[in-house]
Amino acid sequence: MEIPIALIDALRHAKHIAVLTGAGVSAESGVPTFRDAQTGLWAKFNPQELATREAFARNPKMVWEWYAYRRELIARVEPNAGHYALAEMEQRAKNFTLITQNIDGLHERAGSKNIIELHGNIFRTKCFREDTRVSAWLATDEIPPRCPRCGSYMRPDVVWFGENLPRRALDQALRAAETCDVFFSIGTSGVVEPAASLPFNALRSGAMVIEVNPEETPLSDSATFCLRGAAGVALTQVIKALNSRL
Ligand code: BV8
Repeated sequence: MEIPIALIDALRHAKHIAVLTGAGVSAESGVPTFRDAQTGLWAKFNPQELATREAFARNPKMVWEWYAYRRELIARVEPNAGHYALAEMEQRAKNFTLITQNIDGLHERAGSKNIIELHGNIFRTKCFREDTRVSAWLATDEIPPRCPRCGSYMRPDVVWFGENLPRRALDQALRAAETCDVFFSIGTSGVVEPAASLPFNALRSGAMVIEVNPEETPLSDSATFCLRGAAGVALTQVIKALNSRL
């Protein structure tokens, strides 16, 4: 894949690089994206219906088991070349902000440091009623387990549809999009708000915006560059081109 020289030069001179990732960056690790038909047991459910407070209130056991199934799947996979390329890009950058919609923790496992988890983390758990994190609880065979403090059901510490994003995370992500020189939008269909607006905020603030995605998205026509391919391939090529233009 050809990486434009102007892109590499912008990266080399950038004071602040910001990156937004979506499920596509974990696809090469074997984690199904939202747009893929849900595999196996969950093929008949729509994530937008399952990832909501209403679904949990209606059927806490089913929603808890959906997340337990995804946790087990994610715990068995490894970060891929795309995750590692982003960790390397951060090492080389003066200032680097990684904003992720993903809840799989793979960026951290690949060595990325300055990570903003817009939608939480599937490996963290919180009390459904108190909305505060719970790090340990007595193992029981009740599903979902109950909060050791108040006895309410526990839930994954992720942002469901219809729920506000963590205020601090969203503010930091907005600030990064508005102050960076280069903004990557990688592996996201650009449908879910407010994350989907971040690349447009960056464009409006004068940043170079690069889309990395094998398919077109609502951002494609506005992006400065589109790298039409898999994140693992494209980002590895970007790092290679950076190294060759030392
Ligand atoms: C909010 C965590 C304020 C949970 C997620 C009506 C009522 C209520 C809300 C709304 C409404 N209408 C609109 C909204 C706002 C709503 C929204 O945006 N809805 C959409 C569907 C229109 N947003 C919200 O509710 C947010 N909160 O707005 O609060 C509010 C409050 C009340 C009322 C109104 C507003 C909260 C959104 C967060 C939801 N939680 N995840 C969980 O994971 O279970 S979202 C989840 O889906 C992901 O985190 C991610 O954000 C999204 C999936 O998108 P992608 O990551 O882009 O993945 P996708 O599969 O779509 O695409 C993959 C892409 O990768 C593709 O383009 C593909 O081509 C590409 N790809 C594939 N392989 C590769 C690749 N790319 C590169 N390399 C590859 N190898």
